[in-house]
Amino acid sequence: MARFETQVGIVGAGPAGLMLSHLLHLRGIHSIVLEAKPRAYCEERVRAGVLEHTSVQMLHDAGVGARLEREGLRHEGIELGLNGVRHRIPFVELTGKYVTVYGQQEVVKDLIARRLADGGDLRFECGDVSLVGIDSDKPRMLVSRDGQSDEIRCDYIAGCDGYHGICRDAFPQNVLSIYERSYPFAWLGILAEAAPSQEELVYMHHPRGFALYSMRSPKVTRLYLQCKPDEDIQEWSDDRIWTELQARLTCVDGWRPFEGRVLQKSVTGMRSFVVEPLQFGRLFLAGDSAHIVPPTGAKGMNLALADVHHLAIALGSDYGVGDDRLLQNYSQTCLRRIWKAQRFSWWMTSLLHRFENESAFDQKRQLAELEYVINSRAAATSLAENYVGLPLEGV
Ligand code: RFL
Ligand code: PHB
Repeated sequence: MARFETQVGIVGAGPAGLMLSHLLHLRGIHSIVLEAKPRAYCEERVRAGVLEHTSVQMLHDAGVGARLEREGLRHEGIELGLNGVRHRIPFVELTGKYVTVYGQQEVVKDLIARRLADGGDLRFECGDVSLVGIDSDKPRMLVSRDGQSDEIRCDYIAGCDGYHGICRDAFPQNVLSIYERSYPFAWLGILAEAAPSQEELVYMHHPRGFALYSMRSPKVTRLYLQCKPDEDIQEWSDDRIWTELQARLTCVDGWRPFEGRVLQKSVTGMRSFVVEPLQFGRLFLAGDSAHIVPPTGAKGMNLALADVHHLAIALGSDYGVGDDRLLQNYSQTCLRRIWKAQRFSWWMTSLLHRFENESAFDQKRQLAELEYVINSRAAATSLAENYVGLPLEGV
């Protein structure tokens, strides 16, 4: 058995684990990151695309925002589509802030490159990880691969291993409260080699189901269709996908997305999920390991970054001046923001999707709410303020 020692053991090299490792490095704190998948897989996994202004600021302040600044697409608003007409929600006018479209896998690439350039210890394809002694003062990560096992002794462990990871299950039974809601639909998403046909995202309400028009670059669009939760992607030829996208997204003024080669397609379930608390002993959860939001509000990656921002500050204060109060308050601090993002993501989802078997009353109420958001400056401001991102402190 090989033995290693680090200050903070991190499970998972997604946005949360990588950013935490980088933020700790900036504070002179050593970490080891264990990742189950190969580096290329992490760098190519197509997921989120919208960064709140707070996330952009965080990446910039941490010195990993140079490519984001060059290649990220600044979006000063979004459009809500109703009855084939697009209505703009002007973020900058309403809040003074904007969001940036930059693929999650680009954030991951930038962070991996920076960690490796700084001599960071990232262990891809690490093998099976288990945690021991999280309530002792020297918790350990055990890693086994090909009959070999390593032991990594840590001061603290950060569970940044996503929704399907192992860290949440390392909490003793009865410590965690789980809050969740599932939705009776999923998203079928494609990445297409097609230039965007307009600059801003379109969230389209449609009797056939919700559709979202988004993008990644001047040559690549990202589009989503509301579909059944158990939708079989094999039944969706590229032609069928484009026909459905055009049916839902084409507007009365003739606007529609450009078509192109489909580069990638997948179905993603929709769920709201939070565990409380985020800490037990010396194990801290961050990102999707602790909470999942439906993607309608574009909050998942941003919440993951906000969690590790707080965790890095708290660990910095503990190591720097021996004050562990921020660490003890970590869960409470993060949960305030997490619940606001949960509320917003649930609300955007309820506002825009078609709910099978919904009463006629609820359908009318949904349309009235959408019209209200489109026509009321106060309601539009509330959407905009949440979409661009609530402040990191004092939400
Ligand atoms: P991740 O990215 O899932 O990373 C976890 C990492 O842990 C590894 N892992 C393990 N490693 C070692 N041992 C184990 N036992 C392990 N188990 C797991 C995994 O391989 C992985 O590398 O979690 P993290 O870092 O918390 O980041 C969260 C975000 O990835 C997620 O919230 C977003 O992608 C959600 N999301 C969106 N978020 C936004 O902020 N804006 C968006 O526009 C947005 N759109 C989306 C989304 C997610 C989507 N899908 C596919 C779920 C759109 C979609 C379609
Ligand atoms: C994306 O571009 O992938 C995207 C944009 C906005 C969302 C969700 C996903 O709400």
